[in-house]
Amino acid sequence: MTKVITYGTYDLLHQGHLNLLRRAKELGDYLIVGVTSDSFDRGRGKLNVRNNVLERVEAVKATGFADEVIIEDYLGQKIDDIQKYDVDIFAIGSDWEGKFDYLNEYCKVVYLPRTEGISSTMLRAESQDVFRIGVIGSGRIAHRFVPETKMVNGAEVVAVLNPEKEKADAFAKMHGLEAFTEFEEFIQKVDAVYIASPHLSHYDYAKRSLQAGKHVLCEIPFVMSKEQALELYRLAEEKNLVLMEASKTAYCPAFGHIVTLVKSGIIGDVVDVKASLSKMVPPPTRELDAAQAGGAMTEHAPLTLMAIIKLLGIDWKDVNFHSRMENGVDIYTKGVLNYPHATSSFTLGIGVKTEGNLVISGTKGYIYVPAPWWLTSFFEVRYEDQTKNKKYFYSYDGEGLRYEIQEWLSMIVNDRRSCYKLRRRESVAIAEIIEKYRNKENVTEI
Ligand code: C2G
Repeated sequence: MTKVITYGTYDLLHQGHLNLLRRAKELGDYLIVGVTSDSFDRGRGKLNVRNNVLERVEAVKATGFADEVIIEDYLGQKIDDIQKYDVDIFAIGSDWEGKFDYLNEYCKVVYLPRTEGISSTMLRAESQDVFRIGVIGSGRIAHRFVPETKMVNGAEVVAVLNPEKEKADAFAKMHGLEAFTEFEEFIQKVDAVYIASPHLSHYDYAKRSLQAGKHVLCEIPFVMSKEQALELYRLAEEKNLVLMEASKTAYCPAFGHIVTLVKSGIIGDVVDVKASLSKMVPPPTRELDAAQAGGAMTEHAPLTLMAIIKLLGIDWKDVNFHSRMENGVDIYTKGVLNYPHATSSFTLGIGVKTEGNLVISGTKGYIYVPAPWWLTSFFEVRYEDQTKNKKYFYSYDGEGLRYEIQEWLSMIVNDRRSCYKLRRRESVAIAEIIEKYRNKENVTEI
């Protein structure tokens, strides 16, 4: 019996896939089809897959060509599978010509003709309009955002708004966009808006964009009060629009896995979360300007509070802060946020250096995420018995903004208002704690 194996994503299964599977089957007597898992595809940069793994497996089964369907979940699995299933022929489309020659050591490699004129990418593009994104603000993060959108299907940044003409023009020139200085003109040219303007302008821009019927992705700190956050989410709901806080770590694969591991109980009950984040900033810069809501708390609390709230929830009971101030801004803040059955703390610096780790302690063990934990690519689960320790590695691609952009677009396309990676109520809770700090509630200067 000749055994054949082939692999693919098989998203929006089409005639090209059918031809490939038929030809692969014709090469032998028994066809094994490896369907990529969602996380494997994300890991190899395929961020736009529409059907989830179960739907894709069902679609492959329904073709009737596969005698067996398996899941491909890791790099190097092809070699394992070929040996495990005693495969004679590895077949793949000619778009991969030469790429799998290394498998010749284990079995025969056949490149089958690819069907021209059809692809999942084309189908995805046809089934969805390209969202014209406008960027408000033209600072550092906005510069990083534009190239990241190129990694996400269906997203295209077309315009930038900055009331200062030279800045808008320079940004537009650099990224090939249209420049605007007036909000009313800008907003008509776009379907969705990414707000990366100075902190204190977020609320106003978000409100005006939603009122104009545009979806919004807003940089952190989202807004400065609970009321503002609630009002904006209500407005988005009313207008049937997606409003999302751009808390990039919340959407990255490794951080998501930490949350699910903790919820599944691998470290027992969580009793303490410690998150630290510091970035030293030399003056003059808006981070050190009180008039622009600078300070360690507004800069870094959104990500650290996101982590704590994702792990311990929104039902905290009290919070207090200790700050070192300089020229009216906190260059260092330590906060303690207590829960009925757990405690947490965050240390944030823009003029004081902290270690930048995240440590989650539970009744069975702890998770250690080394600095910079907010760009999570590695973490370790540790126990009293060190032989049980386990290390986890992930890729954190590019600037990491592609994950939040993908989620934002997916919410828009699939008509979802809320995302489990960062719930609206969690975003509101973050705004509330920042508001308490700015109102000087339980703040001690040191
Ligand atoms: N294919 C084809 N003609 C098309 C489109 C795809 O023959 N018009 C083939 C591909 O060459 C591949 C299979 O269909 O052999 C599945 O294609 P995809 O779903 O795009 O998966 P791919 O990313 O090619 O998976 O481990 C995964 C594999 O290495 C490749």
